[in-house]
Amino acid sequence: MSASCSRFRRGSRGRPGHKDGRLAVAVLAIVAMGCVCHEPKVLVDAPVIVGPPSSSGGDGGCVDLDGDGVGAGPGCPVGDCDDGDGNVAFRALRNCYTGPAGLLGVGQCRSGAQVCLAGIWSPCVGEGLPRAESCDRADNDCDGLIDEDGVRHGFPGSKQPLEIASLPIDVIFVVDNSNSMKAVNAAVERNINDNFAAIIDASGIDYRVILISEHGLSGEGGICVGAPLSGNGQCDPPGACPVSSSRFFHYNRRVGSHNAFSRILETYSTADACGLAPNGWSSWLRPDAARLFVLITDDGPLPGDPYGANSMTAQSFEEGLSRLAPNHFWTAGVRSYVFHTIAGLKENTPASAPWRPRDPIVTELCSENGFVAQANGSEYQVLSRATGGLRFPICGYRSFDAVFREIALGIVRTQISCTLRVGDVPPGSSLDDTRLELWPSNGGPAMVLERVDGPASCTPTGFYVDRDVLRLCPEACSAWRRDPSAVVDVIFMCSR
Ligand SMILES: [Ca+2]
Ligand SMILES: [Ca+2]
Ligand SMILES: [Ca+2]
Ligand SMILES: [Ca+2]
Repeated sequence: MSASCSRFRRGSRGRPGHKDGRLAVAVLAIVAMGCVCHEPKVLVDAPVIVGPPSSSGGDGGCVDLDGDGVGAGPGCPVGDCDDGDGNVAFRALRNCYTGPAGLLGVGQCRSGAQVCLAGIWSPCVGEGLPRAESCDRADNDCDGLIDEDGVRHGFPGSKQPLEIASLPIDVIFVVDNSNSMKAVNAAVERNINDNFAAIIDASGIDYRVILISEHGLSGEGGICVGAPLSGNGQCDPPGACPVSSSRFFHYNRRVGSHNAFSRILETYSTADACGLAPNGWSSWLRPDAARLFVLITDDGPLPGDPYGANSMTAQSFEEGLSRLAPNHFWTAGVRSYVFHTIAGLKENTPASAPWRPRDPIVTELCSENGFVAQANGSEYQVLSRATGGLRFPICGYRSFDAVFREIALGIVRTQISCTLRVGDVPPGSSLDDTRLELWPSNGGPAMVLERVDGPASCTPTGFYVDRDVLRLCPEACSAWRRDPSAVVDVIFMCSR
């Protein structure tokens, strides 16, 4: 028996001998080798560590409560990680896990191992802790779902403002000045400021109103648009000529019951009487702006009228317009303008609803307010249907607030663009795999936007991928526009 072995046995309260069968076998094996001291022991199923502690204690005693040969005091070769458990001794191994309780064994959350060295457990090695979910076909956050949460793109620092741009638009109002239009034109005067310009103003869209009509008292069939849209501070009585502003341009020319189409064409590049448009109203068009007509009349072209200006059809109007301005109203041969009609056609159901492009030509006349419409404006309707425009009954002029609002909101919907450029796309994702969270500036909950296939599939909470940018659907963009300090977070979902 070696001296070192005998020292191993000298615990002051040593308890040689164990009930554990494995220990008994181990002890017997050691005795057979000529040494009766207690070898360090390991956990059941843990790898057996070979070799005793190299150091030996002095003569100062060794507190070894569980009799496994290691313990506290200068007489012990090394410390004991658990002096109440004889199975835990020098180089004992055990499983370990430092993550949240309950996740162990779920997904990638798994235990590691640590070893008892000199009475202290080593750091836990090889454990799996919950991590942010990434696109790797594994359950990284240990919630039992694989690749479900997407990848928060640089979260939380990724919240960024939307790039909100408004595309300019030129709106060309053409208003009939015939006697039957007096009450209507008064309603136009009232609503073009409050329910048209104000709404577009509030959206921040760069717009222009070009008015082709006779300047004058509405009681005489004319139109006088006042401030703030126009630069005109005086409409009662109106001055001799309209006054332009940065947003308003009035081509003073009488529009008759039947010649609206031809008036648009003949004033296009011809000087007006007031000297405001020496080259016609086309000089007020901006090259980069969208174009929208709003024609307001209770009548229409007279087929077969010997005076050609009174019988112009939609087709001949477009032929004339394309000769005058092939690039202003068509892009690569495709119409790039919209033509709204307010004319004598019958009311929709409900009466406040416009007729949409897919609705057929409405042949019946409207009758609301006792107004007697002269014609259904079917040629104008043809153009509205072809250009994606709306059709409203003129008899509802007392509700022009709603009509003008609808037209203005339509402009807001189409001319505001909310886009987002995304930097790095995480591995396993693409722009198509994104979801957006819009975080309002008031600290409220995020609004989640879902991707749709494209503008035609747009929803109030949708966005779509447009080449390398994410573009909000118009309604989502408008909603967000009201909170310009809000930020947006891009969340990548995993490609399937
Ligand atoms: Ca011990
Ligand atoms: Ca122990
Ligand atoms: Ca998961
Ligand atoms: Ca994953």
